[in-house]
Amino acid sequence: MKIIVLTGAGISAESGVPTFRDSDGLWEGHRVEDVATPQAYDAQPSVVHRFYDARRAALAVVEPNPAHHALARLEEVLGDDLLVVTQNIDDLHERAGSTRVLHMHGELRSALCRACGRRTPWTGDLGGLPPCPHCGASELRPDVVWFGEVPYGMAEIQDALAAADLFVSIGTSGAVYPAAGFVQYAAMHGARTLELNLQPSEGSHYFHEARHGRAGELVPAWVESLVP
Ligand code: BV8
Repeated sequence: MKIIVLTGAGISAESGVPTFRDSDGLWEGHRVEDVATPQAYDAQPSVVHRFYDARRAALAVVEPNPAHHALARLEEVLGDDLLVVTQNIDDLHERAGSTRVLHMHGELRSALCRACGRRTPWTGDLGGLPPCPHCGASELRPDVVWFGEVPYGMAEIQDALAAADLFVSIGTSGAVYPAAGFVQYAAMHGARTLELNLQPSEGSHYFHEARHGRAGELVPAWVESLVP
């Protein structure tokens, strides 16, 4: 059975990574357009760097939770028949042991050079405008996909959605496209669709089945039901 899992901030909430839209969400105090658009970066690079440098540093004090570990276990059994597409820019899926992870919105622990276009693994701050290790230009930006930018891996994602037998969405509000449209695309190609979320998402009505609760409980139980 070919399975594609889409994850959002909700799967990392129990690890202590703030979500976007919940009360104390990430956007609180920051207008999205002030920190997550290329225009914001051109206008106020230091504000944008402070926002992402703080989130990158915070990765050092969080750990994967049972939902991340359950998906890593599922990959051990399904291998290439499982793909995790995440909107998250944290590295908790990989730290739990998942290897088949596609970060469609980029990664905090990566820097993108605007001069040579190369991506470099990065754990420290970028606010100090360090030189690009490849071309030496001080043009390193956070390697995240901002609003108005094209997500990573769209061709691979569309192929995987079209070939999927089961599409599962975990911990996402379904508020941002193109990710919010994946459920309809997968269903259109014959996949069964399941939502695992704390509360109904904006696209909940598109799913064949929805289970509401905390990912840390729902995901291990779902994986247990698939691979006892
Ligand atoms: C693009 C990286 C062209 C940065 C992010 C169609 C209609 C309308 C608008 C558009 C459209 N198409 C495009 C747009 C514009 C825009 C968009 O969607 N705007 C919205 C606001 C309407 N989209 C874009 O600009 C995208 N680019 O379209 O390019 C294109 C498209 C296709 C092909 C070629 C070209 C780029 C969007 C990417 C922006 N970058 N993040 C950063 O992280 O700082 S988006 C960011 O917000 C996240 O990555 C995520 O994608 C999104 C939503 O967040 P969630 O992860 O869902 O988190 P949220 O807090 O919202 O929800 C958490 C959920 O978890 C809640 O439901 C909650 O109940 C639940 N939860 C909480 N705790 C738990 C839990 N569930 C379980 N257990 C718990 N414990």
